[in-house]
Amino acid sequence: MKKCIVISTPGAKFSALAMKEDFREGLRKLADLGYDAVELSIKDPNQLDIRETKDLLKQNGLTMPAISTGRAYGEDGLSLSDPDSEIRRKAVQRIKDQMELAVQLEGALVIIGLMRGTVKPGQDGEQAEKYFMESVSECLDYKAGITLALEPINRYETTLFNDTLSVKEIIDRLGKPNLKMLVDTFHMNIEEPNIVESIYRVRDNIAHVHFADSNRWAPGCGHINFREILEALNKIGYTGAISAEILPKPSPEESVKLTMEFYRRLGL
Ligand code: LER
Ligand code: MN
Repeated sequence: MKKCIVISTPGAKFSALAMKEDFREGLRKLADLGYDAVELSIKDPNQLDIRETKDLLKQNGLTMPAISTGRAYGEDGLSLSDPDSEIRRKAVQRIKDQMELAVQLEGALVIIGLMRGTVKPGQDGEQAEKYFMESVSECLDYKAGITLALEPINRYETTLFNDTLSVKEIIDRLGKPNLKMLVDTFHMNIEEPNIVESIYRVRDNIAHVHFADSNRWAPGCGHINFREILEALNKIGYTGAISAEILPKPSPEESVKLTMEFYRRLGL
């Protein structure tokens, strides 16, 4: 499994990003520490110099297995389930743009996290879900070769699809092979009755993994049992990336070091 961590381009408002100020320097530091891969958190891929990004990845011996999209919700208000059709249209377009970037990055998967939106006050929950299904279907059909990874997100951040079972239900209902699941230990710790059992239950759907401890600090800084989680991932034959999506605590430098130390202790 690849030792991976989320890094963003500058200006991100999302908090669980260990590295977000200097992209070029950040990549160098992560490579020096021994990371194999980075997940890119980016608001709008049209603002990215793709050639430069690919050069920087190559120079640092890093790959990019996943693109994180939630900043378009937090910073631009784009939601795939919004009651306003114009907002939904823009959200769909943004995901398509992220899929184009994924093609350039040799098949990175595109994460659907916060961009699912939430049920807005006065909006009917079933309608929101229907809008989401329509929007995500359009994206899935746009490029069958690019995987979208829908992430269960805890109840304090959204009212739509909080646990692995509700995401599995959406995946089964849509029945499209390029829709998979991202499991994030921080959200699982809040929503799943038993994290390990849930991993076994959705074993065929998992395409990407976020590691963060119970307090969203680096793995090893809270009370989640990562050894048994890793054992379960090994048993189901998961070979993708383990990507740390963590708060920059106690400092950005410390958080990336603590993560790598813990990855090594786990034998990654
Ligand atoms: C995004 O991957 C995520 O985990 C959400 O909590 C965004 O807040
Ligand atoms: Mn996550």
